Amino acid sequence: MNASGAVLFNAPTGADNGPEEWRAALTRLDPGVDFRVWPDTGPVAEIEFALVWRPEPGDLRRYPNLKAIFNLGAGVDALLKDASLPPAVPIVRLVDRGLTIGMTEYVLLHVLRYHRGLPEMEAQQRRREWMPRPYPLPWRRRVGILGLGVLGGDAAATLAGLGFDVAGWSRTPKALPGVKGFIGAAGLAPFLERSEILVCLLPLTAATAGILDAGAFAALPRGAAVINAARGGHVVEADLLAALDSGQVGHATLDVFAAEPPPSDHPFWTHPRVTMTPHVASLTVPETAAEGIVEGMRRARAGAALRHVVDLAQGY
Ligand code: NDP
Ligand code: OXD
Repeated sequence: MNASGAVLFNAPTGADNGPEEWRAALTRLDPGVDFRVWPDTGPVAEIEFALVWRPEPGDLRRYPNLKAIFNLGAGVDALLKDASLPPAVPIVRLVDRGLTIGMTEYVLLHVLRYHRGLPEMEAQQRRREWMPRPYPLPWRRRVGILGLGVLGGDAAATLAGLGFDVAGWSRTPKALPGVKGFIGAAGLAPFLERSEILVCLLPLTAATAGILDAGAFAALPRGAAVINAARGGHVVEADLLAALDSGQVGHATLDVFAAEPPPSDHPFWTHPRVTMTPHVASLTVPETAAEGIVEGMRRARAGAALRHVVDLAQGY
């Protein structure tokens, strides 16, 4: 295998990108890139790197000279379901400034919507009702971010910068200016108890699946808003519906679902206090995402340590 093999692309065309956008973005940074679009792989021994999003289970085992797998999204939960992944090949998750900016925009959009009482004013408008509503100063609004990683950390820091009373929950301690840290299982209940607006930006792992269940909703202040921009598997949907119907959760913004799209008779579609978006909280942007991928390929070729390698024991 020489120093520059081929790059295999295997991902469905998304809302804003397909193979030609990726080819252009990679070529701009690495003009010599030998870019191949699955299933036209050419000889499998020539594939040095794979850029994938939900590839067919078993496919990644076919390339004997694979140096790294680049996941074209931040979450690797779908990829790790493939029990036949080549065990010695590192998996790099996506860290992309375009993805981070997009997620912080989404979190700000929905946190500010709840902070300023927009859902209530939209309901008033439908009733032709003119009723100005007060809203608290940002430092009297307690926002909680589940997950203080690349995405949760940026959203938390941005909200703290606007003056909100922000807390975050993570597995290991973090030091983010203006963000109160809550750690691990023992920190979850006190974190939830103070979260008037709760944002989920956790990876989906064995430890976090179903974390937003009846117990979690009961721990929130009554009428709290819940924003899930992570994975549908974090939410026990029946428990969320029950919490919405009892008023324990005031409103939910959901970008991700147990099944995507949810079946047409799913109660979320018509629930008056659910806002749905079709898994677009943040989209992978080839123009910016290619920067980290090309840098990763350079590092792998030089034998240097890769960044953002998935910890298989933790599942993220
Ligand atoms: P990171 O890996 O950077 O951050 C994950 C955070 O979750 C870390 O702070 C980590 O803690 C924390 N965490 C993980 N497991 C636990 C646990 N058991 N208990 C407490 N904290 C835990 O991920 P990203 O920020 O890059 O992405 C987060 C998720 O966002 C992705 O996995 C993906 O599912 C979702 N996503 C959704 C998108 C959408 O459009 N809807 C777009 C992009 C991503 P620690 O820091 O201690 O390791
Ligand atoms: C991701 C996603 O994980 O788009 O990046 O959901």
